[in-house]
Amino acid sequence: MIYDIEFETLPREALAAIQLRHLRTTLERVYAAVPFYRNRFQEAGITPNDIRTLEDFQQLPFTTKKDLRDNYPYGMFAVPMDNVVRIHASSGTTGQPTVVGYTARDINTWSELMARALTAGGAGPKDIIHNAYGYGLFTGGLGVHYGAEKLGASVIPVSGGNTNRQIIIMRDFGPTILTATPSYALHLAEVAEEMGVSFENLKFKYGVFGAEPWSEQMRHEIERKLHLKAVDIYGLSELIGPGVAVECHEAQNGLHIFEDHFIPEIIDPATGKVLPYGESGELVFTSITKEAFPIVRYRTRDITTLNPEPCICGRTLVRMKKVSGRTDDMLIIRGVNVFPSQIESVLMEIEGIEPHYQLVVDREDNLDTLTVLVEINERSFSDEVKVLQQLERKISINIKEYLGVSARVKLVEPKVIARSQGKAVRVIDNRKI
Ligand code: DLL
Repeated sequence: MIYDIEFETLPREALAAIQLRHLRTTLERVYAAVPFYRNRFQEAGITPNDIRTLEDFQQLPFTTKKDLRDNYPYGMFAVPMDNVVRIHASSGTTGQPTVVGYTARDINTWSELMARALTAGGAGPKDIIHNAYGYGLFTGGLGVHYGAEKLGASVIPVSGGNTNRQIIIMRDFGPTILTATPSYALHLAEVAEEMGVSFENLKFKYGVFGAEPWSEQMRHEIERKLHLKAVDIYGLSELIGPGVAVECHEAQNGLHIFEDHFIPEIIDPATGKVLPYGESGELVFTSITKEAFPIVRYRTRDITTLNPEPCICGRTLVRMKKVSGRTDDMLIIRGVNVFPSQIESVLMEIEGIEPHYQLVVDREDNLDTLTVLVEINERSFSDEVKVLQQLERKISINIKEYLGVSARVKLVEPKVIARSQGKAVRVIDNRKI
């Protein structure tokens, strides 16, 4: 099913025409209303009038997380506070949070986008949606909530946490769609098992998971343990929240970007040069329909590839590959670039371990060391020490072989690695650089 058949299946030339029109309006608005953009454009010697084609647009300067911090909290808003009806913020790992605002129309746009996204993920008006994304400043909970209501589905606003109670609700209320971070979805499976509740007996058909990177192998693990079809949803607060891109459940192969609202580009993170379709690089986005907080050429730091091929679902929207990592998540271990997602892929190929892991980076005698903590499953837990040592060695060899980096592997008992109710913490970097 397609929620907005007109805008999700436009011929690409028609889509480009709409994009250009919205883009020009947005540029005029930010130039007039946001001193930051006016100054940036003037420094670059550009006025909105100079942008006549989608190619011209590549001359505009980028916006970065630092720019948002420098304009904390409301400096990037393009409307007076009277018109702002909602504020969200993303915590970020360091420093100030990013604060974003919405007008009533923005909330409506977001709800529409989320209704589209949930439909692509397999939901419809008859579904009951168990929404375990956190409610609050984080955009996940309320974003899904409004979209579910717009769709006409029934939403259970359970939020994150109190996992035992969530299992009871799942058993008694009969939800058919689960929305959560993928790491929390796995935790739900674990707690259900402890409580003697089998997902096989629950009513879930689809899960719409996102807000953090997860590998293809992790998808298989989730589908197996939760007995549902798992689709990936992507978004970020700076653009709107969840509902920027989503996989269709038919193909589960790349996330359709809602290009009638957001223009994606892929750039080389080192040079800023725009790369052609198919090449991997940093995702850059411009929002073209937002009122309160429009953003121009925002560097997301997320790494992916764009694919314009038509999809079996009928959508003509370009697809982004599953995010493979972030430019700022990339660990450089003795000169080798390592993404947590690559380690995850290696781990998931190995029998006897759980998809719960943490990477600890230290610096000893001026040398970086990488320790990979991995949980073993209950079955391996009873194995002899010798067998476990062999398992550690095997993981270490595979990491070396696939990534070219030496890692110390430490198997830990089941349930030792802290579970998160939202985004999982995968990396602990103890290096003081
Ligand atoms: O995480 C919005 C969201 C909520 C998306 C619920 C999906 C579901 P932020 O907290 O601002 O917004 O974090 C945005 O999270 O730049 C990515 O690095 C990461 N991220 C979000 N979705 C995915 C995904 C929400 N599907 C940042 N795969 C983004 C990989 C993701 N990373």
